[in-house]
Amino acid sequence: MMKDIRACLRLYLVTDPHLCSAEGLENTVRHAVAGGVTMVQLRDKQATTADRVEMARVLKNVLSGTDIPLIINDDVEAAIAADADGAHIGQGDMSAAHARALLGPDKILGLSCESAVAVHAVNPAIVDYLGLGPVFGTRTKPDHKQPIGFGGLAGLVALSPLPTVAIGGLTAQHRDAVRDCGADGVAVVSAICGQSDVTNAARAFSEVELNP
Ligand code: TZP
Ligand code: MG
Repeated sequence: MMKDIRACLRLYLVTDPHLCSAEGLENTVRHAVAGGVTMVQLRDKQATTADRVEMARVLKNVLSGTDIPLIINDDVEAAIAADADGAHIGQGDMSAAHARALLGPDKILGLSCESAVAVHAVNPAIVDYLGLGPVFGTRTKPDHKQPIGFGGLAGLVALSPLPTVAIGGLTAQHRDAVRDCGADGVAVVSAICGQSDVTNAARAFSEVELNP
């Protein structure tokens, strides 16, 4: 039984192939799970669909026995082939309607929104959650849009008809500010992936959660 999506968004690990390379993808996710991540997205822009299916199978094994969903970035076909829990798409990817039609009603579908126009355009009947940002500039995604800051984040959260997760340059120190903006959680790449102690890096986010 899938947990409530808002609870899953609380600490959302997004993987990066380069930042995870020292420890390896599988061990990075395993250690991050030990540190309390609540959702995992496989994000590898260079991989093929076949590669993503293979990686997703490995990660499903790591996550088996937990209720942590596995989401595949920008590859609905891989999400379906691997029977992942869902897919996450951006504004430049296939439409949300198309993704939902392929995924069927039961999989999770996330959508990145960087502007009020994009949030207004969301159909809450077909999307499950929104990724909002980038809050800050980040080297993890060199082609990111203009950062929106906490003010921009709060504005987009207020417009959102769906649960939200903030992304972009976020560390454990930002957790309370993100919550004050009304977002349900933080999505994190470099503050967890590639850290010398991945478990402790993930745990740092829970430790600042004083009122879960
Ligand atoms: N989308 C917007 S910013 C970003 C993505 C995938 C990367 C976030 O990486 P980091 O290292 O947590 O700043
Ligand atoms: Mg994308």
